[in-house]
Amino acid sequence: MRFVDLLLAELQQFGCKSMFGIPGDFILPLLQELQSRNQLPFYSLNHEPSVVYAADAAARSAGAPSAALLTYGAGALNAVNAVAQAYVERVPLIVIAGFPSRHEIDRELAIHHQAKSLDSQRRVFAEVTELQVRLDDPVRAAGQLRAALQCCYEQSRPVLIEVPRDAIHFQCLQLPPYHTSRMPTHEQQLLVETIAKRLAKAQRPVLLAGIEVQRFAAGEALENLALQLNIPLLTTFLARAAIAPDHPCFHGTFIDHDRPANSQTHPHQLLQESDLIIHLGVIVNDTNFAAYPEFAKGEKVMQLHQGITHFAERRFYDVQLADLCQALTAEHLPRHHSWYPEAIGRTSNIDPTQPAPGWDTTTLVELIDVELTQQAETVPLISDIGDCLFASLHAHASQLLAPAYYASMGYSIPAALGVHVSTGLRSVVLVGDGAFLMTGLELGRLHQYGADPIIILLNNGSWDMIEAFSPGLDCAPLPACDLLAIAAAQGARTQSASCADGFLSAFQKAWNEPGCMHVIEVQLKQRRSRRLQGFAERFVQGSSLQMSD
Ligand code: TPP
Repeated sequence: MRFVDLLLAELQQFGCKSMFGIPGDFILPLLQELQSRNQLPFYSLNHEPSVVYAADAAARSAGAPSAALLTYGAGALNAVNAVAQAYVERVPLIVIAGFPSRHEIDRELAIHHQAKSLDSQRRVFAEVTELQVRLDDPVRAAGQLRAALQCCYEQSRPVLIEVPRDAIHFQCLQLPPYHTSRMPTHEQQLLVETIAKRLAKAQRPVLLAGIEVQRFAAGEALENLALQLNIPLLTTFLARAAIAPDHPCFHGTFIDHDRPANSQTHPHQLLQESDLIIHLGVIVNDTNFAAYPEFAKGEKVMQLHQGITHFAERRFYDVQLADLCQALTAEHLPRHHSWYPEAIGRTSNIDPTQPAPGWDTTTLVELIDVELTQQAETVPLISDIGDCLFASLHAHASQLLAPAYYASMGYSIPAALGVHVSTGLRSVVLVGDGAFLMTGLELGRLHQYGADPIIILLNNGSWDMIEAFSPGLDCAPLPACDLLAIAAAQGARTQSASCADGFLSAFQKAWNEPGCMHVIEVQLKQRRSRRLQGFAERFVQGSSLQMSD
């Protein structure tokens, strides 16, 4: 079969339903072929980081791979940071990058867009992708393509597929259908028994869900397990939408000492008092653990992972977290006594019948939360990096997209396109003025493709998170700029608000006008959330302790 048909068939098999990109001469022949087949919608953005953020968001929200099509060198290398984020946050992203044809290479001329060498693109991507393949041999191309897509899907990590300009002429082998490899039953049973023994000795176990639970669709199986064993369930900061916010065992996100609205207990306190913390697919990173290394590893911590789990001096392969939770539930292990106060369900500090309380980012998110919980439909919440990321902890969205670990600014606006494309849902975006200045020029693309998010632009006139970490820096204030004019010029309906009541009516007005994009600018100078303040203090303290160790 022709290369383009193989590519389309393989992308479809692994669940990829959209492609985002920016053209360049090395990929034009492939783009032409894709366009002529008209099977996979292609969405253009203005800047390569945005291409990857949009594809990343499409993959996160669909729970399936999404593709970014970039030209050789100048295009692909421009996307590296965004791919790095997808790598560490376990996003199945397929990067298809252009490459020169054999004929061009044989001319022995330096090639435009080439960095230090022809292989620089691949070498750079080796640091941010799980596998890199170059499809320059018609005989091997099909197998290499399958290997890359299988790796992307099974590891939930980005891969690089270099497609030479002339690959469109390849005739390739058709491949047999893909089947997931499952853990042998006896191996899984051994793991279940080992975990069960450890659980039986514990008086106060806690389940801590990490991002792999979300990426590998193990949330429901874990919720059932927690319910059956009567064990409290927490999430890490990155995985906070992995568990249903009103699940009776859910006690919130472990990030700081704040008590979440749905619990009488602090997540931190539960972990402190626990004698067995079971990590499920947790990335042991500084965001969660810098200030609490005792919850990351050691005697009372058991780490379980999708794929390979090292446990009780053994290595278990092909672990599927969902299957493992189901198998543990099926064991009908004894229920644990309730050693912690019950979760009290979803509550809010906001009483909709009363005038809105004070005005800061926390109140703003709580007001949005009250509005969104009244909607029958899921409303994805997308947060950028800045104070909004911490304030967004006060929302209980069942779909939440936020790169809370790698934390690259500029994610949210292109991500709204990815979410629109993959779910068709209307989203709410939280973005600071600094992050808006990075990717706000993609609003025109959202408009072009009919996305209708409500974008809350938190304008505090500065890089306030920087200010929180390092007060008094001269570079933190941002230049005065009419951000709403920039938004309006790209097709957004705009409003501004400088108090809670004003915001609420602006939000309701926007909500009642679906089908077009809205930007509400809120003035929040010196209204930083308590959580960002606390996090910055503890993070700086945790890092300086490590430095002096
Ligand atoms: N560059 C990238 C791509 N990502 C980053 N996280 C940073 C730099 C470091 N950084 C983290 S937050 C921040 C910066 C520069 C400022 C965010 O400013 P803004 O979007 O206005 O939000 P605010 O902090 O004011 O709430």
